Amino acid sequence: GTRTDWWRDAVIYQVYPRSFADGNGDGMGDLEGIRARLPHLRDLGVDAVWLSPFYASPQADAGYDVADYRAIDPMFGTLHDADAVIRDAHALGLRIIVDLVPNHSSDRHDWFQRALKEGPGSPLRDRYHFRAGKGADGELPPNDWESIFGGPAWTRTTDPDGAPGEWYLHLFAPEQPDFNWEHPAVRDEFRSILRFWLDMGVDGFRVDVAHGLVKAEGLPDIGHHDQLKLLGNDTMPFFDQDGVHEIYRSWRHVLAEYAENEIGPEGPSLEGRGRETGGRVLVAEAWTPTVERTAHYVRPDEMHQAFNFQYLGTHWDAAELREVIDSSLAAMRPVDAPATWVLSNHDVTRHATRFANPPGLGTQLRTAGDRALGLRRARAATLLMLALPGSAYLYQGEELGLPDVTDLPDEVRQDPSFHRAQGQDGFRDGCRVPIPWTVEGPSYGFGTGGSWLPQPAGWGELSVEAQTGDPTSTLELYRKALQTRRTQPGLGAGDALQWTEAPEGVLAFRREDFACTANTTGEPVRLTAPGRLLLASGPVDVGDGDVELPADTTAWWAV
Ligand code: TEU
Repeated sequence: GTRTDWWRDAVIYQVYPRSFADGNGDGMGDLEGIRARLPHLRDLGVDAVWLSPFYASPQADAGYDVADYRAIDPMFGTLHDADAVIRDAHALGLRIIVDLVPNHSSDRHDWFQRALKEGPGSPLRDRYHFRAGKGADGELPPNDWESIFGGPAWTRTTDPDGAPGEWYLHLFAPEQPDFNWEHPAVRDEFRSILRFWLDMGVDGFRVDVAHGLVKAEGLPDIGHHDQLKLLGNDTMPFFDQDGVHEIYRSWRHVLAEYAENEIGPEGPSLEGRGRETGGRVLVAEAWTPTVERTAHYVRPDEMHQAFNFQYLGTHWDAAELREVIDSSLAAMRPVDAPATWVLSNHDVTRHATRFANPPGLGTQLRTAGDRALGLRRARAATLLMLALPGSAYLYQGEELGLPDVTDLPDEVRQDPSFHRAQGQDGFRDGCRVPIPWTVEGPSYGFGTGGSWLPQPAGWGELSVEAQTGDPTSTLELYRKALQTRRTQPGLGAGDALQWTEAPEGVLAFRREDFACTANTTGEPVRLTAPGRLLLASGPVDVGDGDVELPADTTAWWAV
């Protein structure tokens, strides 16, 4: 089809650097490993790669605690390695989006360290949220906000003279103090950081906790004890405040200063592309309660895209899916932004596991049958997602059909939310286990020096090597789907689809000369074939115009 702004129908692949590929054999993935595996992403057929943080960081939250926004953590490599990844990716026709973490820094960030050392009253403290405590001796936190990882959102400091001092705000771990975005120095600093990475040649930014930067004036108490359930509700004083939008408008101006990068061996075709922004993009990670609230982040003068977490939260159920698809498309149409579709990321239980045993994001896989069911639904959900108008996000390993690793021993887990919020759902180590590349060999090809989280026995059977060339494999299904998406104009394009009549539990829609049918039920259904079968997530027998679509199976058709 005609591709104007590349991002409108892009398929973007999330690399979680510590778990993707280990180039130097220290058990931790790195930039050298990513660079060596870029051909896998080109062969897969994605348009762009989003890299989770690789900046200098003490790794209290796996790199989402940044100590220096302009440096690479030695664990991942050097700025030279980052430059090499960006250049090689561009030469292969892949765009690079980096993660920006503006809500908080690491407590080891120079600004925070200096603010601590200078003590109360120092203007350096105004760049964060330092406050005196309540109670006779300031022994109580300044307000009742809770950290998303559990416990109070405040930690008390010690004054330079050793006495108990002020408290500072952290919506996440204590090692992640929140910036005060009312301070002009914070605003200037982040515009400068954007320019630093744009000058390095990146094609865009995924903006971490985009809904959290601005806090309600006076940091008011919430006054009830059910905060976690209300995350993202627009009445929360720390999320989705109107003031955040002004920040993203100023960022959009920064992006507009930059021209489009040369992508692919032939260089880009500039005609009709990226007129307004030079082709570089901002993607909001904004957890809001409704798609309408999410749409506020993607106005023509703000971000280009926002993750669709409503879709991620949907069960494998036709009525629920249709409702979310319709409301997502409807919410994005007036702001002229593409809808996005996300099934997995580094914060949630992988969908091959979620769909096995609903409801809930953190359920355990009980039997091999559960696992097969989860994989069948995951494959069907992928073809459904890749048929929808808009942009799709893939999380590393889902192209291999990886399940969540649900039986990691407590002592190897590194997710701060596990250690701080025991008993809650959705621990995040199980989706972060290093990728299997080969059937045998040390760490199944991840690297020569072990892997920072243990890989389960038999992981190699799910490897890229094991699945390549097997026409029934999940990897080959993804490759064919992405190849088909590039050549079939009805796939991904536009902002609307036309539902067609279908039996209960089946989703059927059409766009241009393409049709998609998804059977979400546990029983086969008979249908009239809407056209010529292009691709299916499981075995489909096409008879004389009639077709039996197996349980939990999606099919694509040329009409
Ligand atoms: O996540 C923001 C966020 O709100 C999620 O943390 C979510 O609520 C949580 O993962 C559920 O357990 C982003 C990053 O994606 C995440 O990895 C970071 O931990 C977090 O920000 C802090 O930077």
